[in-house]
Amino acid sequence: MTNWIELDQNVRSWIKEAGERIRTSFDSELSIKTKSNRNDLVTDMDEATEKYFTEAIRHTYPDHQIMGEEGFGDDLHTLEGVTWIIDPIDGTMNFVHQQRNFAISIGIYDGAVGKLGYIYDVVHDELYFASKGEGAFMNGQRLPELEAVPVEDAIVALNALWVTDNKRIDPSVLGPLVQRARGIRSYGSAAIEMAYIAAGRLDAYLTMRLAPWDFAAGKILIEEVGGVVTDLEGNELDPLKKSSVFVGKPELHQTILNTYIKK
Ligand code: 2AM
Ligand code: CA
Ligand code: CA
Ligand code: CA
Repeated sequence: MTNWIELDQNVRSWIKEAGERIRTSFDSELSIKTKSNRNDLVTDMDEATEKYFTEAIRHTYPDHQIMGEEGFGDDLHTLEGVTWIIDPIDGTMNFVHQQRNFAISIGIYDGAVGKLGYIYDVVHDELYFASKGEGAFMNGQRLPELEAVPVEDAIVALNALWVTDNKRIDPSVLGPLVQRARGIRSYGSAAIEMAYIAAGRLDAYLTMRLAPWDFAAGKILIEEVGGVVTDLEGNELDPLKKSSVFVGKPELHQTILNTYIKK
């Protein structure tokens, strides 16, 4: 049996320590490499941070499964027992270029159920946390239930790429939404964008391709305050697969799906 209270205390202390190490790293030179293309960056801090978490988890919880972006986790095919889904630095490009607007993201599953979600905005020292059935919090303060807003009053997070010629979506699909919404924002960190939805700072967020470590924690946070989390077709996300992600306030999510995406 997992002692969830003790586990939560462990995660918090590991996140604080990892955040401190990342902030300290601002003073030293980063080693930056590219992955799939010249804009797909990874640094030694992404790797060191994931390694720090995987070592701590394996030491304390040797029977837990780990999935991590940088490959220090396990090769997972099913959700069994307790599974940690980790993005050590979400928003690496921001980390490299801006030293802000990036986060540590950790989603913890109990079997197939998203149980605990943590998104830590390292520079602002803001920890977004949700526990299934017990609510969502920002630095200990409970986040209120999300309320519907009309598209005309909505701030929508969207990368400008998705309204230009690209390989994933016809630019004419989201163009009208961009014109109708009150404002469009793009932060470059899926975890921060999802935390902002949970906190009511954004009203909807659409993106064409994310991995499980990008959305695992955010999904738990958003659902805990009554937000809706699906892929672009309105289907539930598979916690082990890459997919498009569409999150938003209740009603607004349905309106955008019916009026703009499935029209
Ligand atoms: P990362 O910084 O951890 O790589 C940028 O718009 C957002 O998309 C970030 O959350 C980024 O996570 C993520 N991202 C970048 N490249 C990606 C890819 N090839 N597949 C899925 N997510 C990606
Ligand atoms: Ca990456
Ligand atoms: Ca990521
Ligand atoms: Ca990452």
